[in-house]
Amino acid sequence: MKILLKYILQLLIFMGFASIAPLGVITKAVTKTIEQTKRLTIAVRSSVQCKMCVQTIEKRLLEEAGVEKVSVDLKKRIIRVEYDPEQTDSEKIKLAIARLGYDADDFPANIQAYNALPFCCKKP
Ligand SMILES: [Cu+2]
Repeated sequence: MKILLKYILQLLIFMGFASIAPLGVITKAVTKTIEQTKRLTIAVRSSVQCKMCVQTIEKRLLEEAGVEKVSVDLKKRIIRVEYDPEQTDSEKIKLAIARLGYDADDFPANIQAYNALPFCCKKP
């Protein structure tokens, strides 16, 4: 019986350590992850016309490497993109928008892609 108690006591002590020790490790890991995933945001003036444009841009831009979040302000015709600067940059993102057939700041829409857009997405 004494041996069993000793064993249980050791187990409890071990569990106490086990629950404290990884917490420090986890905290460090989380801090490191937050530091590593610094994001930047750009706002791009674009030629979005309708909700279909918004859907296309949001869906397709998210397929680009390093693009983390996309939101389109249809009224202001602004595309906000959150990205990982280690994987992409603002120029690549604007080129990706242009390739979809939309103007992106100084980058004009790719003509072929623009011509292939549905009528509602064309500039008035
Ligand atoms: Cu549209």
